[in-house]
Amino acid sequence: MGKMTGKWCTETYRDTALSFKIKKKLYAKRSKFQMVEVYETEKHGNLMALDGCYMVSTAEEFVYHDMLTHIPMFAHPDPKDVLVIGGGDGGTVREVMRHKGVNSIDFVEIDGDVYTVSKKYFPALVKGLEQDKRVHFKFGDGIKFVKESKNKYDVILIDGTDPSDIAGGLFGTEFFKDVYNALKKDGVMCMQSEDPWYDTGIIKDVQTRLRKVFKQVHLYLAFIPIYPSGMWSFSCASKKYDPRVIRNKKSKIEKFRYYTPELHRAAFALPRFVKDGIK
Ligand code: SPD
Repeated sequence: MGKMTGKWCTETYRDTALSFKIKKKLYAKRSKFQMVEVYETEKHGNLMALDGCYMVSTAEEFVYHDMLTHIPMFAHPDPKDVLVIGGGDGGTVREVMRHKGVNSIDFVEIDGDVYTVSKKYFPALVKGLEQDKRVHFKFGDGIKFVKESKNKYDVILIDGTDPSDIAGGLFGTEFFKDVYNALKKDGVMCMQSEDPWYDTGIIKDVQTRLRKVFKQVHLYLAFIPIYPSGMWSFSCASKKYDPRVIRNKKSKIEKFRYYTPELHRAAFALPRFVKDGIK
């Protein structure tokens, strides 16, 4: 067992504390919406926390961004118009950009400071975003933006923070109805939906609310070491297609670091306690 010598950063979440050994704190400033911090860690690269909760690390970001993006993007046969709500670090948009058939990516992040900080400390996440003419930056309220969009998108990705003051609305029935209306008639949506160990109740609520609105609703999992418990869930809902099936034959992407077609199917196979917890 190692001793906790040197400097550490810590996220406390419910009854758990998760610490990483750091070289130094690189950034700490309150934006208009939240406390934004960046640490240089020993083993995980740079690590961003918002209001004390870890969001993204250089070393592990590929897991979250592959899984939030490519499952819905491969479930839809031909995604052309995509909306990303949140995801201010840029990683989700970067992954959508890899699908060459996409014509347009609307990127709506409420906190412009998160993008600015990501540009400085996570350059790989924002690589090419400003040069890609398909990406439309729209800094502002994603909830309002969705309400005003009708029948416009093939895929909507919701890369929010935990359901606190700033992101709580992204987990509600009214928002899900607006997402449904913003999608085209065969559209697919996907959102991060928290952790099955600590937040089964949140996942259950999200799934129940989505089922009231969408024909197809499914949960899948990925393993992300910077979130307490490491087990993370995504909720994918669709007007028509079963998201467990790969339909997109147009996107030829050479190499992912986490996503594979086998994993696409396997990620939906849930442990019994998760199945029971979300019933
Ligand atoms: N508790 C952590 C929730 C993380 C959700 N968003 C991560 C942002 C990565 N783009």
